[in-house]
Amino acid sequence: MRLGFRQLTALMVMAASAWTHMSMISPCPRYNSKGIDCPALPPGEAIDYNESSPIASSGVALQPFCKYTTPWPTPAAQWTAGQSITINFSTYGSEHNGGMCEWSLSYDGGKSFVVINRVLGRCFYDAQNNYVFNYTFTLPANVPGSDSAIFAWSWVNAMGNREFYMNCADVVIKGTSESFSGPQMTILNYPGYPSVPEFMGNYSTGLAYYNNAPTITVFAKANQTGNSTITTMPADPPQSSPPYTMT
Ligand SMILES: [Cu+2]
Repeated sequence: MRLGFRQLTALMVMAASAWTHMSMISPCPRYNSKGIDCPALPPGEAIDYNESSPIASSGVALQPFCKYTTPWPTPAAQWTAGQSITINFSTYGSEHNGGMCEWSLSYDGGKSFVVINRVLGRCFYDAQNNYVFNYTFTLPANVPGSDSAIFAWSWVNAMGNREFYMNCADVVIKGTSESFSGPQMTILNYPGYPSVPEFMGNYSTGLAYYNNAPTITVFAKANQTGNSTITTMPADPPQSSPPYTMT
């Protein structure tokens, strides 16, 4: 069958919506086509029009952690430790009945990520089942300063193909603390990491991985003497963790 322009356009829209999941849009993740106040692309990189796609799906890695490994040449946001930050998400996406969201920081170029906020269970929904596309929380007062920190959102979806999402925005943080300790970012449904099934209404599916995440300490780059280290094992509750939301 020959397809006219209109049918082709309809097919392309269907194909595009099949790729529509969820994306952070502010701070602008690397190369995101829908991002707000995005920096200029690094040389040789292209705009990501599949910005809401997962980095792993059905046991297959589609993209590396952060989606892209080359940082924005200039920061997507400038924050001060202790300030309130608002994180915005695409409103055109598919929320997959929620799932586990984490927001994390890396001070070593993406080798290790320490969690600064979590919404576990029904991320993207409130208690009344309304959509939530904006999360506001406090950047902990004791996160170190850095000219090249990475702020990451990661998500394990509750419903649908087993996926792992991760968007990264390069940010400047002003702060005087030399180190920060918190849970290590949990990675699930990515090759080489544990998998969790569809939640099927059980919103504590996989919760043990989050509760048992080892505590890691990250260091301000200038003071860094090595890679971020795991300082305590899972049995110890994180000492400097923010309050977490279980929705
Ligand atoms: Cu999806």
